[in-house]
Amino acid sequence: MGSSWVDHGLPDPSEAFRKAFPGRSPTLLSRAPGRVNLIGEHTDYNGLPVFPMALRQEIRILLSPRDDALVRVVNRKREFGPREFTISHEIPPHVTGDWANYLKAPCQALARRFGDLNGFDALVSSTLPVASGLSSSSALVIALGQAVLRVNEKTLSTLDFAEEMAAAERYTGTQGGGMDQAISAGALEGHASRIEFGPLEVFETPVPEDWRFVVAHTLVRAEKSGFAQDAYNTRTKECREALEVVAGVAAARGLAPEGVVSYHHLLERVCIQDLVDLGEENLEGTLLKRLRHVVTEGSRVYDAEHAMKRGDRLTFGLLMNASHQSLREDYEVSSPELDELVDLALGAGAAGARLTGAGFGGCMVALAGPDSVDGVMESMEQGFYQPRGDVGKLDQILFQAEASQGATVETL
Ligand code: NG1
Repeated sequence: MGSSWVDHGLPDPSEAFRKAFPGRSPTLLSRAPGRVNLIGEHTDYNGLPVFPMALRQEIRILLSPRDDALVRVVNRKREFGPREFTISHEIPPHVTGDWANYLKAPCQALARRFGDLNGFDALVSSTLPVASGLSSSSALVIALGQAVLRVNEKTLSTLDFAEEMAAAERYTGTQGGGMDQAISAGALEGHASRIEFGPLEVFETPVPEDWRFVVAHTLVRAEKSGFAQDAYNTRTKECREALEVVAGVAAARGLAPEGVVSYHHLLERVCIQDLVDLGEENLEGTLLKRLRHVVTEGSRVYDAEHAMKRGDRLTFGLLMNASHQSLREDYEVSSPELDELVDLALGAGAAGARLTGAGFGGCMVALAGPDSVDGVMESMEQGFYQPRGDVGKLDQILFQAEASQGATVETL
């Protein structure tokens, strides 16, 4: 175990654990990866597919089980202070945005599901940049939830666990979909996954060996505790409003039954173009834009999955570009920094580039081939990071994504 911590540039944390919890030693290691979403953005909470892969960067939690219900957690990142609470089916939340809520969320959900649970002492480390659209929050929820299960000798299937954790994370105030939890819990190494919702299903595709996904951080944190959470939740509401209008019209015209409550079900009855047409006839302004993004983005996921299966990098790249354009113009979640990174990547020969995750800052992902990847990385370094001065460790904000395995928990 020691060597893999060193691989991530972290000193062996067992000592830190003993320092944080004198007299106690860790007996379990729970790890859960972040993810980069390749295409299918802001579709999950609309019941439409996404296409992410898990990253090598991850959350790691060292644990020592307790024989009472107390949970004590120390984070190696100083900005996240120590937190302590008791597991129960009604855990009072900290203020919105406090990182403790990502610890309490899985504990409360699993207590509701399984009854009385024991707690633990835990030390959290991370190799994931925070608030970057790479899902550090869900990785924390998955790593902690999985730890709760192991400490209490409870089991859930991967998909059941992922769904439970997606619902649990809403405790933090974000009305999120289920993408991040599903990929973090269940990813297959070397693969990207199309994830479907309602019911949750996962379909893997091997990532072609000569495809390189470059991830670059805007240096702007997309905090789900403030503006980004409001902007995100507003969009979930707008999507529901747009759906109600077009579903109503579709029902009135006999195209779909009354009371359709998801884009997924509406698209089983009405084809994409007809749905966009219905939107254009019956919606205007923001609601029309939101509907157009969601519906077209869902279909891009299937096209992109097929392109990956064929090894067709060119088509995959064009779909990424179309996704970014739609996210920028119709969904209005891009930012000047994201657009700048996308332009730099394309200018350096990337097949495609787009914002990844919720947007409002965070990261960009670009697709390159073996011949162009170095040029793409260099263009980011010289065109984006060098002019901004001291940006810290470059390999933490600019890296090639490696499709990695989902969460695991091991006995030390
Ligand atoms: P990020 O970017 O990791 O905050 C969020 C949601 C996803 C999905 C994407 C947009 C959470 C935990 N995650 O991800 O479910 O909707 O935005 O595609 O809310």
